[in-house]
Amino acid sequence: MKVTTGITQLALLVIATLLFSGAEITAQKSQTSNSKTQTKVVYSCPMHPDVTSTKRGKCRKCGMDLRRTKAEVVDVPPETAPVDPASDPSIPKTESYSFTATKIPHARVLDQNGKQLNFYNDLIKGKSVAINFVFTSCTAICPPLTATFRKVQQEARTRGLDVQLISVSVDPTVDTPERLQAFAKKFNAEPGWTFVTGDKAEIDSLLQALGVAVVNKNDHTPMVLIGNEATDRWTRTYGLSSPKKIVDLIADAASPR
Ligand SMILES: [Cu+2]
Repeated sequence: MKVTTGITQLALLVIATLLFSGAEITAQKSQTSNSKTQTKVVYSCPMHPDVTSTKRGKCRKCGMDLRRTKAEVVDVPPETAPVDPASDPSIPKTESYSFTATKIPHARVLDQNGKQLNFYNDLIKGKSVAINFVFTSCTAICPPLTATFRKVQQEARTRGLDVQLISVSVDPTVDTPERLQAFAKKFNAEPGWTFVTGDKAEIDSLLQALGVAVVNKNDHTPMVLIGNEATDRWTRTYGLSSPKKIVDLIADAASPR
């Protein structure tokens, strides 16, 4: 009997210790949140590592979903709320982009008519281009991105500016030429606007070369890559910028430095 009582007491002691240490951890936690040093989770943009936030959200430069990168210990006064990037007017939405046409591969792709093209020779060489990245089953940003491109096409024509618009599918296994053609029709795309799909490996390497590789198609960038092969001037801007602004950037890229 005595041995049994001893074991029971030991068990109770262990339970009590566990409970107590649990309470202690809780106390430490609440203390930490009042002090100036705290551990915070950092989210950052896969395309713009300099864009970080303590909260989930979108990149202020390109709109991509921020991803959890690390927890770091930082000095944060407890009452200070993080600055909302959207309200910071000093952050430009357009950036000159150190990019060169020689990075663009001669990828074998298909257009919305099922015609095989050499991405560089047929769509880039000697042209002003604006390239966006979409997939036809996207219900989020692709419809407004595509509607913006439609307006860019109209605005460019009004201004007599020759531009090749390119929409590259980030979902090439689903986006067959037929699907792209239906998508193009839906948005009244006119000649001079090519929708690109193809072999997944080929498209993946193309996306990689253009600096917009995605693991998950839903994370694709709302960025538009604008440039001119002859001047080799390149810019990236937010794909939902005003059509007028996008056309201005296309014109800038085409003008000699
Ligand atoms: Cu999308």
